[in-house]
Parts: sequence; C-alpha cells; structure tokens
Amino acid sequence: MKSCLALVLSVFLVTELSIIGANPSNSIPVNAIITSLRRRDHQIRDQIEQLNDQIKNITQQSQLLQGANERFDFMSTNIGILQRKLEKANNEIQNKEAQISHITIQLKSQLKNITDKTNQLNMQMKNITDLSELLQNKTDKVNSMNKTINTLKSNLETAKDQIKTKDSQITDQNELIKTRNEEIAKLTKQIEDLKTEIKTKDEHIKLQGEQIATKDSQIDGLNNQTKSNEEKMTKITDKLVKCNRQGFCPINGPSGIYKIKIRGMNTFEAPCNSTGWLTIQKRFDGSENFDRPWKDYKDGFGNINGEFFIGLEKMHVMTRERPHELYIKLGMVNGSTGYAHYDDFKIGSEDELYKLKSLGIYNGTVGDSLKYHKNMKFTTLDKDNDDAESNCAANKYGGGWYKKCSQSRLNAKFYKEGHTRDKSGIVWGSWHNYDYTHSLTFVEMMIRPKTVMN
Ligand SMILES: [Ca+2]
Repeated sequence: MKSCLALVLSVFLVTELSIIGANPSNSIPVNAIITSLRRRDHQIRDQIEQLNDQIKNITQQSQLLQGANERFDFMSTNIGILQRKLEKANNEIQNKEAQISHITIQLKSQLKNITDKTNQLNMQMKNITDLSELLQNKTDKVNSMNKTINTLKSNLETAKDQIKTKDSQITDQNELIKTRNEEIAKLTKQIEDLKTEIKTKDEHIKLQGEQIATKDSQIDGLNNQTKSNEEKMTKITDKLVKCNRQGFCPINGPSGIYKIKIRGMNTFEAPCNSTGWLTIQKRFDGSENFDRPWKDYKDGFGNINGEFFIGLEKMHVMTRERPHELYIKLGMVNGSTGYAHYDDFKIGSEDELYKLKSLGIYNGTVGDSLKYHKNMKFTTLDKDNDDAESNCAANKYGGGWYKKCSQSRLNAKFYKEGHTRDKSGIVWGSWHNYDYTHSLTFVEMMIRPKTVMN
C-alpha cells in the first residue's frame, strides 16, 4: 500500500513541476512549490480518507455478503437435509399405507373369524345349557339312586344278619341231613330190592297190557256199534219229535211254560204264547244281571218266569233244524211300544262263534237296528269277537252280535227310569233317533218256525 502511495506521490511531483514551468536545472521558487505541495498533500489526504472510508464500506459489505453466503449455504444444507427427511417420510408413509391395507384385509378376515367364532360360541353356549339341564337331571337321578343305594345297604345289613341266622340254621340242618342221609342209604337199599320186585311186576303188567289192547279193540268195535245204534235212535227220535211237535211251541195252545225237546239236546223249558212264539229273551224289571260271560250266554240264564236269556246253543240248534222268524217287542218308559219282525232268523254254531247268519226281511214300527249286526259273531265280556279295538260287551253292554259296536243293545244294563247319561242302557237306535241316553224298559225276543204259519 505504501509503495503504491510513494509511486503516486512521485508521479504527482513531476507533474506539478512541469505545470509551474520550473526547470529543475533552473532556479526554482521553492516557496511556491512547498505551498503547492502542501495543498496537494491535503487533497491527497482527503482522497485517501475517502478511499479508506470506501474500502471500509466495501469490507463491511463484503463481510455482510460473506455472512449472507454462509447463511445461504447453511440454509441450503438444511433444505437438503429436510428434503431427504421428507423423501424418507414419504417412503415410510407409503410403507405404512401398504401395511394398513394389509392389516385391513387381515382385520376383515379376523372379523369374519370372530363372527364365526361368536356363532360357534353361541351354539356351544346352547349345548352347555342343554348339558347343564342334562347334568341336573343326572344329578337328580344320582341323588335318587344314592338314596336307593342307602336303602339297599341297610337292607343288605339286615340280610347279612338274616344270613348269619340262616347259616346257623343250615349248620343244624346239615346235622339233620347227615342223619337223613344215613336213613336214605337204608331206604335206597330197600328201593333197590323193590326195583327188582317192580321189574318182575312190569313183566306181569306188559303181559296184561297186551291183554288190554285186545280188549280195547273189542271195545272200539262195541263203540262203533253203539254209535250206529245212537244214530238209529236219533233218527227214530226225530220222527217221534216231529210226530209229537215237541221241537217248538204249540200253535194254538194256551200260553205258558212248555217242555221243548230238540234232537241232540236235553229237554228244556220255555215260555210259549198262544200263537206259537217261543220267548228267547225278556227284560221288564231289571231283576236279572245280563253282564255275563260266554258260558252263561251259551247255556242260558235267568228265571224262565221272569227275566232270562234262553241260551245261544238252543237258539243255534232250533234255527239250524228249521227256518225261523224273529219277533222283537219293545217298550219305552212312557208306555209307547213297537216291534221289529224278521222273516229268516238263523244263528251259527259255537265253532262259528254263534254268528248272526241271517235275518231275512225286516218289517215293523221301530226301524231296523239289527241289520247293522248281521254276520257278526257273538261277543261277551270275556270273549271279544267284535270289530272294535276294544270289547263292545264291556261298559255293562252285555253280550251281543257287536260290530263297531252297535245300533241296538238289548242285553245292556236295565234302567227303571228309562234313561242314563253314560249311554249304557238298552237301546234300539232307529226308534229314538240314535239318542243313546234312552234306555228301553221292555224287551221280548221271540222265535217261531216259519212252517208253522206257512
Ligand atoms: Ca274288539
């Protein structure tokens, strides 16, 4: 800086000398030069100060600029760091988004699983409830069984005591048995002796058996002769019966009890009226019980002068021998009466369970409540031959040709008052609009051989 200033000063000095027209080799006015130099010095000094100020300003500005540059560099560095951070953050956000999406899918699947599990859980809960109930029941049973076991235990104790007693009794009995065994040994010997004797007897018996067989064949021969004789006798009896008209009631005789003789049957008594009708069943005062078993209906029961049933076997034989009519007379508690007439009444044998084989043509005033029963077998309280699941003769209905079950029940329970709420009375449905609370107070069933009037 100083060398530069010296140079400037030297140049300035030469220039200044030329201006004033001085020639160094000439005499120079020194005062003028000094004054000029001083003036110049002042000017230069001022310029230098100005330059220094400018330099100072420039230096300050340069420093400021440098500071700004440094701040700019710093900022740029920071921005770069921040951009990298931003980039990194963006990448992380993308990763997180992908993770979120994946997690969402997993979550959905988990939700479905949870729903399924919840349903399963509900089912399991229901099963648990059911099982709990079952368990309760089982527990109750176990308790009950425990009680039973306790009872049985105490019974067992008692039984043990009894066994003890029995044991001592058995010991006594064993002693007795020993004694008996000795006796038995003696008896066995006797038996052996007897067996020998029996063997001898057996031989005798065998001999006698052969003799008996011979006799048996002789007896068979005699039986055959007897049978043949009986058949001859029956034929003769038949002829006699026909002759004597004993197989049925007299046509014009007075009414009363008659002895009736039918082929193959013992003579029996029956009420006959004056027009040849034979009464086979009668109800009018409830004095006889009609709720009876098969054997009674087969053989007949009751009082021939009062209420009775003549018997299925007699009815079968009579109607088998000759065609018969049937007349049923009925009466109500209010005094009204009516009848049903059938022109061909026939009953099967006991083997056929006394089936109602035929009725013929109906005629009458009470309606036909018997045709429903046609071809039905007879049923009694102890023999169920009807078509119903139960036994129609039960419930006090008495015996009858029941189907499923009846439109008429002439052997049912008798009710004097003429009606019964439990429908167990004597009925003839078609006569009282099938109102089975009615109970008839009069019944008479009668038969008569057709040929009598023909
Ligand atoms: Ca039945």
